Amino acid sequence: MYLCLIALTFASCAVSSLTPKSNEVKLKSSLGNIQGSLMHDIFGSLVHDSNNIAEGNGAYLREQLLQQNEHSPISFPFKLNQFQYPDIDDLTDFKQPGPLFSGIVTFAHLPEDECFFAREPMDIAIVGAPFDLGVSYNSGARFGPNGARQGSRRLRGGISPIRGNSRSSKLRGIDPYNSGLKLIDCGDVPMTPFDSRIALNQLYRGQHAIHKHPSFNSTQFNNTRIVTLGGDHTVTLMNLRSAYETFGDPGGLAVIHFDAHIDTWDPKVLGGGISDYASLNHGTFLHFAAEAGYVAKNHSVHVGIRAPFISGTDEKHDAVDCGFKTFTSKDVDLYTAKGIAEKIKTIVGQRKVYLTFDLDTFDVGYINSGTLEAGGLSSREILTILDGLEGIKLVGCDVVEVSTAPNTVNSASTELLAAQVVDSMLGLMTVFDQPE
Ligand SMILES: [Mn+2]
Repeated sequence: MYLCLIALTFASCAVSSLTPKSNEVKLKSSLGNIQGSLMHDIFGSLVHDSNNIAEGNGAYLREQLLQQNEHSPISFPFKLNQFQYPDIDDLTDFKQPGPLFSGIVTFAHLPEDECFFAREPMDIAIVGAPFDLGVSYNSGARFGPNGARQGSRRLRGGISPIRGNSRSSKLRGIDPYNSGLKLIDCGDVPMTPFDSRIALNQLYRGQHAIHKHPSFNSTQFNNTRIVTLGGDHTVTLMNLRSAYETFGDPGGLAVIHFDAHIDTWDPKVLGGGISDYASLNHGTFLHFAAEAGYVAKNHSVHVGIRAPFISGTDEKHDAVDCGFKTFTSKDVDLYTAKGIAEKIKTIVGQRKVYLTFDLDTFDVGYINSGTLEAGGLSSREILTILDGLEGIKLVGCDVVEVSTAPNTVNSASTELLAAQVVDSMLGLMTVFDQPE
């Protein structure tokens, strides 16, 4: 009975609010006569086709509504909230920065430009390397570049309360997107998915084309530096090659390699047993990079290692032939994240640095990647280590093995963490290259 009373009361209200009043202005719309309805009281002319309103504009309509002195008890409060919408052809608010989830997706909403053909000056270029033909286990990193861009939508400048590891850190005051350096998203290198030899050569030429751009406002470099969005880890060989040819010292670049795997595996064992063509892949590229002289031996370092070795000679080959020091994932417990960063800085010294970050450095619980391993680092540990590298001379970076194929588990966090690593890289690239 009580419910019936409520229902009746509401029905009478609804009828009352739908019933036109004799003194009301006659308004017509494509939706019919809706003036006086609760929806109209709340949204006003939003639900009208203003071209069909016989008299007046939004302000006139509002005035008329406020002048009504017979209100239904439900709709009355909303009548006071009526406001005038912009003219249908007025799009001035579209020119202002939109919501972070709107717009065509570039990394951190950076401007995009034609980088492979034009020679416009710029300081830091973002470029994608959509490639996963070198993967030994779980493919999908060809979707990584745009995954990282999707994950970067909430990055658009501003000071972060956790950038830098102390309040006195110079990094704490850095906004890499508004530092005076010119950052551009160059889109992706068009890498064929059918032949890794052609694809990697395309990447090399794409990197070379971007590196040839003069810098715009840099205090340290004459050429554009690149942050590459991968792509499986094979792409780093081409990124590193072009960075070495552009910025390198005769002894090679100090390479800081975040990874669960050493990636200097013997090519004869990993892939090379099948064909020479197969010997270059995401587990052997650092062997080839060291062999080519791109890697500064004994001044390069792995961070986050935990995958088992394949053969008994791997550890010696990695340390002696390829020249890498190693910090395992458990070394982070032993030395702390800040302590690891200090040790890395001692190893690379004043040399120019290339930083390559395999997403599998993160623990398996956070991400999807080419070859997942248990016992990885937390996102906070990684951000602390990266920021602890403040002051290194970073000439190039990449984030790789960002496996965000359709329907991938952990896709959203994989995208977000890849973007966050790039954000940290941009902080490091910016902090020692501050235009006045
Ligand atoms: Mn790797």
